[in-house]
Amino acid sequence: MTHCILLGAPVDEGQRRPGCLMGPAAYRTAGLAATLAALGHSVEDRGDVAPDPIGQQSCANPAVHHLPETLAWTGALRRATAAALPHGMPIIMGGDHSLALGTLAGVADHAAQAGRAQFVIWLDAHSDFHTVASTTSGNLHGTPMAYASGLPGFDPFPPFPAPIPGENICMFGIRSVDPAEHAAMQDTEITVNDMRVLDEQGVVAPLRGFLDRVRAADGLLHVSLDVDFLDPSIAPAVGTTVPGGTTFREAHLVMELLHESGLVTSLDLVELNPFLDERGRTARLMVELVGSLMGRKVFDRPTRSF
Ligand code: 6HN
Ligand code: MN
Ligand code: MN
Ligand code: MN
Repeated sequence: MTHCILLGAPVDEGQRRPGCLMGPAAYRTAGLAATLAALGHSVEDRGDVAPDPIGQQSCANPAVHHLPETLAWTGALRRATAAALPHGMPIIMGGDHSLALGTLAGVADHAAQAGRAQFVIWLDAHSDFHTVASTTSGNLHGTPMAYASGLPGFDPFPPFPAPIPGENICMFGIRSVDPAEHAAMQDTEITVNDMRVLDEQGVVAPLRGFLDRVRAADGLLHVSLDVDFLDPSIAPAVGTTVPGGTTFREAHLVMELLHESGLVTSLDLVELNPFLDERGRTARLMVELVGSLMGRKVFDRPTRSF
């Protein structure tokens, strides 16, 4: 059984559609804690993380918005994640994906402390491989994977503690990559399982291969689950919908395999925008997926309407 540490991260500044700040409340309302407890886990809700004081930093890219706010969240979430990891499995309830600038750095701090390698599974329609310098939308939720990879172009962010080697990063569900991201990713060893790969091979073989590597290295495995990993027809409550996402069954299978592996040590739930939801269906689906990740078998689930 796992000690689950819920951390609310009502981060809304990494993109332009207000509403992700309601994410933590929606996960609580949808019964995330009760779902985990029913599976036999202990649950500690540490409430919402408060951002650090907001400074006056700026950068050379005029498109970037809410830079000081994002730096303030990054510092606070880095510390909250690193502080939780020795005691259990942090589950960060976002909040837009810019929160991963902080959570990935916090995992890196803990990994250095524990002398273990850091691995990441990125479940997303997007690669989020822009830098502060390269982003054209200016939305910093599109940057955390490049930050964690140690790319230049992140002034005035603190350098990422121990950049994650590309071999330790695996992306699933990818179907929207901007030209600058594409160019930057050419120079990396990141495994990109885009939708074409999932269509041809399914999720099992690509995921098992990566999990075997995590196990062999006794690594820490951080999972970052963006709502838009899922097809918008089943998960409409996200600002950046991209058609052709994973199905209900594919997503559950990913979660079940992750559970079976016993390797996951921290989890981000990001980009839920409850203001765009339909009677809570996306929030409930995300909670269901966490249930599968934490040990519930689909076979045991009561019938649901979504
Ligand atoms: N996400 N590549 C686009 C941009 O604006 O940079 C989309 C980013 C989406 C961010 O998935 O969290
Ligand atoms: Mn959320
Ligand atoms: Mn994302
Ligand atoms: Mn996305």
